Amino acid sequence: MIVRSLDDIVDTDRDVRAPTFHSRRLLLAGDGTPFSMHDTVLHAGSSTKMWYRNHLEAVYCIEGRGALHDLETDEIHRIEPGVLYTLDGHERHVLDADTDLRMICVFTPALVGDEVHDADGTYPLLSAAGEGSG
Ligand code: 9YT
Repeated sequence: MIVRSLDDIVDTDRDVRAPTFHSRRLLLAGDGTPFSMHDTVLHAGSSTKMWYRNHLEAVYCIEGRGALHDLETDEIHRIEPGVLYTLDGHERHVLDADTDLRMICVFTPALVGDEVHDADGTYPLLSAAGEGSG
């Protein structure tokens, strides 16, 4: 069993900062789980373009307001507390944060720890042992 608090993560190397968000990585591959779980805050007024080619992600909003633009279908979805979306088709998307937007994110395969988006908004596929595969 792993018991961990957000307070244990903040300002550690599990608190990964990007230009438009910070991602507090509560569970990572090194913890032995086949998924990672993040408590992520997207900054008010930001827009983040993403394309998770190597992972499936489920996202559950717990605070804030925003909009999700599905770039595959051109649909726009309101994001507010209680709304879930999952990128089960590796959809390209843009997330606009009207306010600070706090999201619980689950990735499979699990992120290793310090992944940051490349120019396409993609995370590389890394293993906990340290070998990258794309
Ligand atoms: C909601 C979302 O996908 N934000 C981008 C950051 C990512 N989910 C992460 O690393 O926590």
